[in-house]
Amino acid sequence: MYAQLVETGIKRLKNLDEMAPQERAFQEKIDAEIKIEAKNWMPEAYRQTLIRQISQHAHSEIVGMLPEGNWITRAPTLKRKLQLMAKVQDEAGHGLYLYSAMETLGADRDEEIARLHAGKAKYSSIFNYPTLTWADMGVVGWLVDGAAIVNQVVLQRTSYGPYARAMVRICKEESFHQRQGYELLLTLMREGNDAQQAMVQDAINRFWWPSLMMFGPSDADSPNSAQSMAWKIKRQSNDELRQRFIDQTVPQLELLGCTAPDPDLKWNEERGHYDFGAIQWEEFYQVLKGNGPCNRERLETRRVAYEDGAWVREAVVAYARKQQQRHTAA
Ligand code: FAQ
Repeated sequence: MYAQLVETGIKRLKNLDEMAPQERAFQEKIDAEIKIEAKNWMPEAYRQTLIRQISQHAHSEIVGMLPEGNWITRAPTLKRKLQLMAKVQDEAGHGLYLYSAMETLGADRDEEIARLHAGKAKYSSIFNYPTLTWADMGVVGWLVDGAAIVNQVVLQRTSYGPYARAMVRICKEESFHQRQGYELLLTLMREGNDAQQAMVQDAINRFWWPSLMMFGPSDADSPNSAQSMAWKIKRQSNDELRQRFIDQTVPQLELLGCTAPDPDLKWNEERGHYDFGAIQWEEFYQVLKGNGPCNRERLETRRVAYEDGAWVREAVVAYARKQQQRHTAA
């Protein structure tokens, strides 16, 4: 796949013998599956690519709390409320580990958050869609966390040590989220009335295609893939991961007794994979440009939350200063 990506000419990569000695030693380490750590030499472009990807990932976790946070007060039972609160809190934790991993590369957390609030940083397209019904909580857990896991399991083997290690814990938690989402949907489908079952199908219809878009543009249109795969930041391509997600999700869809909003979704015996219909990339790029159904609302909510939390940050800094003064005086 890597050779194929390079052949597409998206980005020409250097051969080892074209590299300066330091860069060559770095690439040889990557080729030998040795992790790069924060204090190791790395090409500036490798550092910048990681800062870009990890900060986008962290922002996604934080903005990703909003669609589900929307339903905490309306969860139908105490058990469901507790599950949802724990899940949203886990996503906050993921954002924090990821910002910390990003800081090991010399990036400044406040600056990156300011870029997010200014609308200059990306976060996952999926979080710009609204959560309209309770069934959306099941579908977000099942499809959105499901897609996130397929992408992140591979990132446990990413070449940058702090990012790879953060992924291990994140994957364990996401896996739990995916199961609770699926169990919620099974309950609605098996024990629910007609209206509740229709609500599940409607949620799947709305989230199916946006979940497939989470993996990013197709390989031929992914400007960062060839270099990121050469550096083993990415271990599998966007299209490979999307296909894996579809292959593992369709049997779960069938078990629910639901369908996907894709008439072309069909098992292909020869390929050993499901075929699927064309993704509407124009919609994806519109969401990336800030024109999705909830982009403005999501950023505004984050800005207000950040401003409202200013007193907490000030209190923490004041307390730390006081402790330091006491320590110095003693
Ligand atoms: N949304 O050349 P590529 C979660 C951008 S976590 C928005 O293929 P790359 C947990 C991309 O940044 C979900 N933008 O880029 C949760 C690039 O723009 P740039 C987040 C997207 O980086 C669950 C441009 O398009 N997961 O869900 C998207 O090699 C439930 C060209 O694309 C991660 O971030 C998109 N979907 O591959 C939380 C995983 N796709 O920066 C709460 C880590 C692409 O050049 C509730 N990230 N773009 O201007 C990755 O694996 C990669 O960054 C990809 C994109 C695969 C997302």
